[in-house]
Amino acid sequence: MSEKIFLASTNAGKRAEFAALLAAHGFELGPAIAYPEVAENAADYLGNAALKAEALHEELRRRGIAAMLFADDSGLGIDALAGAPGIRSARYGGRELSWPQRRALILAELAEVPDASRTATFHCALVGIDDAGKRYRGLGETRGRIARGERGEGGFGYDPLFLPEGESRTYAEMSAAEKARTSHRARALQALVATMHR
Ligand code: ITT
Repeated sequence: MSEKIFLASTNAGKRAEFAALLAAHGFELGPAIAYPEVAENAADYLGNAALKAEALHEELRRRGIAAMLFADDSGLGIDALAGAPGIRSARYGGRELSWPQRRALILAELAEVPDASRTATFHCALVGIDDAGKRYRGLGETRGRIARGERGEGGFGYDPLFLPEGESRTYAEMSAAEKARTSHRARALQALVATMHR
């Protein structure tokens, strides 16, 4: 049986990606465990991932579950918006916006920006804590561009806007396996797993 890894995330899109990414590394995604909400107020992705990881670690201990866990903090930095939405990616424009509204806001803000200047980077910071309390981390980045309009039905969040470098399709137009070939999340997991085997 493969080792179960718990994930400190309530984001269904992330959870679905992790299920497949973890399986490729010989792990299995554990069931969602509710943990007290944390204010994601750290200065960077890694800091926010650590806050979520510690909160779930505490909850697992409280329940007497000894297992490895990961926490993911991620976001999109758009060069023409001085790196926004960045660590505020989940709530850019206000928490009350729907994802189509949030993507429309970004497209409106970039309306006058020519193709060559629509560059952006997806970031992912992962923090892991194993059953013995050892901490791990992994960072991943993917460069790309913001499309002129929404394209595709797959993925989640900003995927319909993001064209990874060298690609003419957005992440939302790709299968999960195709996205995993270049994604910031796959890269961060690869980096974290590499440190587990040292
Ligand atoms: P958790 O904290 O519970 O994991 P969250 O959605 O609040 O859920 P973040 O704080 O990490 O997660 O916010 C990152 C946001 O950036 C997230 O809501 C996504 O919409 C977006 N994002 C991150 N990775 C993405 C990806 O691979 N594709 C599209 N959008 C992504």
